[in-house]
Amino acid sequence: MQSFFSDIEPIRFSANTDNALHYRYYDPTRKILGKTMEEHLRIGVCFWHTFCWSGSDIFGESTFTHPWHHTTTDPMQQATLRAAAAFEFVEKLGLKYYTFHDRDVAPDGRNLRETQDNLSRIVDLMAGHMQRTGAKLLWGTANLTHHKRYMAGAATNPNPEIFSHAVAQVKHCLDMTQKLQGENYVLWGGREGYDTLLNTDLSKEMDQMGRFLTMLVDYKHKIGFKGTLLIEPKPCEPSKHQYDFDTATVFAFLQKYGLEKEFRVNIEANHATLAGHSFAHEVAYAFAANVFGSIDANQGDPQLGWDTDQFPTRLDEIAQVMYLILQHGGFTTGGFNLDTKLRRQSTEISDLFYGHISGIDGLARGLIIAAQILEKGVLQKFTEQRYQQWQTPYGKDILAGKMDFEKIAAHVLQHDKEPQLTSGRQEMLETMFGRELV
Ligand code: XLS
Ligand code: CA
Ligand code: CA
Repeated sequence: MQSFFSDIEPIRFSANTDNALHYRYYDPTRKILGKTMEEHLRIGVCFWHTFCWSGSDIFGESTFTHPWHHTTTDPMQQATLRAAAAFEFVEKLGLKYYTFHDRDVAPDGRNLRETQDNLSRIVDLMAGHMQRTGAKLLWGTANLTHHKRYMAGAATNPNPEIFSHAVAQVKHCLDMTQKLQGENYVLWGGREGYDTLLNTDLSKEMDQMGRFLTMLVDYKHKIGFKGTLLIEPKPCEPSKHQYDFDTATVFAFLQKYGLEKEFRVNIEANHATLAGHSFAHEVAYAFAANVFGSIDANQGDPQLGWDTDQFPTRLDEIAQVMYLILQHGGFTTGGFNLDTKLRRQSTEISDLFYGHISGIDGLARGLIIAAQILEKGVLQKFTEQRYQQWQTPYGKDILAGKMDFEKIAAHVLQHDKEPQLTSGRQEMLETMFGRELV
């Protein structure tokens, strides 16, 4: 079989290394809090940005000349080479997982039947690669944004025939994800939103999306798909306003349509910041609402206000997220997907390795730091202590519904004293957290 990365040795862990083609922190077999790093992190490589993106942007043409695209012009032949490259890459990185969109792995045909046939054929090849390399599918998803038929949305389109096209596409993509034993299935609605309210019936579009997702759930149960359904929030881009704005919005939407037990969220770091939140906020909210599922670990650039999908390297951010994940017992079916892309000046194949190694080491380092913080227990003890008064019989009675406004007001008036203020100790806690980052 053709090799695309023969110049690069399999990436291995080497403590204190200065070689940027080694992992300095990611040691898959190292045990942390009873599990290996590999089991904690469940890292995946994405097809889309890694193997499909050509380096073009809205101002300029392609800058990459990847061999899987440039040795043939036949789209199915390219798809075959791309799949071989992807699995070789995952294996070289020593990872277990990958993720894909239907259109990343197989091209559109002249009609739906041919499109589905293209995908089925490449999925058979992928199944062979998976068997050979031991790679697993973290999630599959349908691309409902690229084709012009979806310019006004897929499930939220004013035309029911386009809605139906999206149903057929997602049905087939879920079938293929099941065939590849995907552990999750993702829905990201980049065009499920609007560009202007002047032509949009927002309430109707939400009902359409509610119906679409309800039918998807029915189908999932009918075929016995074992994975988790995930919705990936993003506030905008490509639409001006996307209905899956952030985790809280998605949760409210799911509750409105009675779907909150059927879906979880796939939180992307870059989308969290686009929504005006921190990455950690989205993760904390998802745990609080019991919808935490998986993570796309790509970070944004604070000075560029769009989705730059960079490798996760900001340690304080990763460590805080990792701390939340550890506190809640870790991933179940989710993992850290690197939905990341190179800068368009990073034109060499080796750059794909440098990028992934930096992100994987970033996640590993975040895990090491978070485990240390958790083991020391300072933050946890402080936070528990901060809510201690809710453990008194009086506090418990309020939360158990044994009190009402009149009783509580009478309780205050009985003593009529100003409650004592307690320091939140933010600066001290930031010191304790920051000390672990070095
Ligand atoms: C785009 C999204 C996309 C989803 C899957 O911004 O990140 O890649 O992860 O469709
Ligand atoms: Ca993503
Ligand atoms: Ca993104």
